[in-house]
Amino acid sequence: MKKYLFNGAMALIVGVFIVSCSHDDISQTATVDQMSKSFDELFTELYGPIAENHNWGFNTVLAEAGVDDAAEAATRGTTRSAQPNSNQWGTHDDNDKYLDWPKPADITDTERAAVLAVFNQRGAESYTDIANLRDFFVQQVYCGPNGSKMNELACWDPQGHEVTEYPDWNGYQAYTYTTNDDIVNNFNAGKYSGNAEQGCMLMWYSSTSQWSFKTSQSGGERIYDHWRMEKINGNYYVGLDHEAWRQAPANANEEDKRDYIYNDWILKIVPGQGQGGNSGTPTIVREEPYTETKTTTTTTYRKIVDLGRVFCEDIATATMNVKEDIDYNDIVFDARVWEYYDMTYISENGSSTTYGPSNIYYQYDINLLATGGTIEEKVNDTDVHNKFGVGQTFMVNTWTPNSKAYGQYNTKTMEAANFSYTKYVAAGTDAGISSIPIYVKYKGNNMLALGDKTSGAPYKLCLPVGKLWPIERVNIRDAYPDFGSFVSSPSNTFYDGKNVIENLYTQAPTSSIETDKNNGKGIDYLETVSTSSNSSSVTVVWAGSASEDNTAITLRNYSFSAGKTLRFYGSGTIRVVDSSSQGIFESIPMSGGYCDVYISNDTQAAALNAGIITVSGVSGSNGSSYTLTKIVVL
Ligand SMILES: [Ca+2]
Ligand SMILES: [Ca+2]
Ligand SMILES: [Ca+2]
Repeated sequence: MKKYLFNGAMALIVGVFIVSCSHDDISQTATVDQMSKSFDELFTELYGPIAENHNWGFNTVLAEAGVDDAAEAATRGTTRSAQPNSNQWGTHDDNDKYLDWPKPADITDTERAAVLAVFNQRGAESYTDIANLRDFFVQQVYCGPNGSKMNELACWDPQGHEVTEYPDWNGYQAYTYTTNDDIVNNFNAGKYSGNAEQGCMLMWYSSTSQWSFKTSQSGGERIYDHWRMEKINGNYYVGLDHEAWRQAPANANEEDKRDYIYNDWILKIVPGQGQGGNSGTPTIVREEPYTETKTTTTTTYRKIVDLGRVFCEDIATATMNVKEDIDYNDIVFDARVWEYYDMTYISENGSSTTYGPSNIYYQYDINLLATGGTIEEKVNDTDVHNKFGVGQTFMVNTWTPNSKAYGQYNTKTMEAANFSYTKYVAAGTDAGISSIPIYVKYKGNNMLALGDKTSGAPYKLCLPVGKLWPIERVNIRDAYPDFGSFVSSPSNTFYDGKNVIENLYTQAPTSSIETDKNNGKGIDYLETVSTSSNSSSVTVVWAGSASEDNTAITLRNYSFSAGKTLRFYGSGTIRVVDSSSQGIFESIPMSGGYCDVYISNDTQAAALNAGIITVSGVSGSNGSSYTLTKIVVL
């Protein structure tokens, strides 16, 4: 219950009300309902019918709903998936998974010329692998005059197919590739086509350590491994030197002695950059990790959402003529409502996201200006007389010689008495001046709320700050003759019309709220209260998109060790295993958008340092489906 209507509050709190007055026309034993009805009746008699839904000058100020911080901003990455143990690249389908490794750029004419300038030079008899790659692309660079006689390019040739008996044809061997050889499939066929030199193939878990080719001769196929590897302008190239036997003197035209010029077929080998694989312990190409810095800046603002001067009437305690006591000066205060809220700006990955408002609360500044009542009165928790520093029998800032109050009343002229309080207000409920609690005490020590009545005569009015209030025991109509038309027509701003100045209290103390308003601090005035900022960095060891079981991902080249904490971003629950299906982390529930996982031992660290981990969903709140978008080291 956010508001206490006068009637409702009485019903809840006391039930039976005994008025303190003895000289008015309200029954001494009236219930609040009866008393209120009497006030309503008198009010209507004085001012006429009350317009429906009269707000008595109070604004409608509903509390803002805060916005929770959103989930982490979208992570960078590309869609990749793994295809186990294949040297096929591109559209090869295996278990419904496709590789999506970035294809190397096509060879340019300038590059080809630079490569040929090296390989056209006579070379040595043998060369060694200077690239030492296991995952790599093979790309056509150049097909020389003898290239058309060569096919079945293979790498990782541990058998050593070198034919050394040349030119003794009797010693030839008709070699065939074995399972130890890694033939670059789907590669040779296009070699002679018009765009042959744009050919490209991915080798996975293979090796750049040996290169060989077949040459077709009438006497049978032979395998040669005449190759040369060079690093040119930072890139690796393999040149092949053609050789062919004669099977017999009759086939002498087939014979082609090698010339140690490795320009008959030239290839480029490009380190593969991607992810995948579920077998072996290949030397994988791992990108370097990168740092993400997240800067969070929180600024607290405050904005004036309501501003006004409140006139209160505690007529129920009237001891004089009730009619004259409707002076609406029993408590007079200026009120200002500040809405405080935080805005959070998160700068991350080169972009900034704003969250908020959050942490919304309201501050109520009260400038007590007068009290023309002699009962205990409180605004929020503050006793009005006490705040003015006077006893309860004193009236403050309402008396003039024109007042109709009898002489037994004490009166004082005082400066404004200021105080503030803050409170949280439920979103969508009243946060305006009308929600400021105002209590008066009646006989029986019950503090009753001068609530914002939604019908009948009002116990409080709200006017613009600066408006003067009636002097003691002068009916508000005798100070503001248009008050009656305000009662029937809320848009009638009676205080801007006629007034009887001698019936208004013109020596009002200075209100700091009025001063502020005159200096431009009106409704919607916005101030920055404070700003704080902090930054944190994480090391990104993987970013991408994984959602299927047995998705192998290649971690960036980070040195994991026990004691580090990893943060997995995504949804669902996953299990992480190594390339041998040995569990590393059995359950990572990313129910809140991420999950922190502690590397607790060297075994886990070693499994991560192997570079490839395989991720699967495990049963959780959303079944076994999951998404994984990023892994960072905190
Ligand atoms: Ca040659
Ligand atoms: Ca009064
Ligand atoms: Ca009064």
